[in-house]
Amino acid sequence: MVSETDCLFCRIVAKEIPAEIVYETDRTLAFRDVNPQAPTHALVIPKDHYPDAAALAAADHGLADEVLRTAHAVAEQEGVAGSGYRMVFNTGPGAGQTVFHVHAHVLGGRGLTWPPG
Ligand code: D5M
Repeated sequence: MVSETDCLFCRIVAKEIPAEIVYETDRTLAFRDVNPQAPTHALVIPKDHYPDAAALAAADHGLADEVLRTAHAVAEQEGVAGSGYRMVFNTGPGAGQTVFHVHAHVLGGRGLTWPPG
């Protein structure tokens, strides 16, 4: 397992910090965002530490694919897959990334406008 001791999401994977887990596979974890922006707002992460989506895609295509599949499974489980949902990877501080362990936001359950802010 690739982890960093000072990484918030690695600590959630290690169960050192509580989270409301909604879905889990061998290599991915999904939990509710503490600051939800929609009725459904979950974060999907690889359990291994990669700082952002670019690093994950460059390092492990299979794991990147599994993150996408888990995100869709969460949307289905939450009942928002049919009505439409958004999957967002904020990548870099300029895009609003604040936690540097790659995560997909899965947002749904309300109308979502475009472009995002
Ligand atoms: O998104 C980082 C997201 O992580 C942001 O929406 C809040 C969420 N967050 C922060 N701490 C926690 C814990 N402890 N549990 C669940 N969710 C958390 P970014 O794209 O990096 O701005």
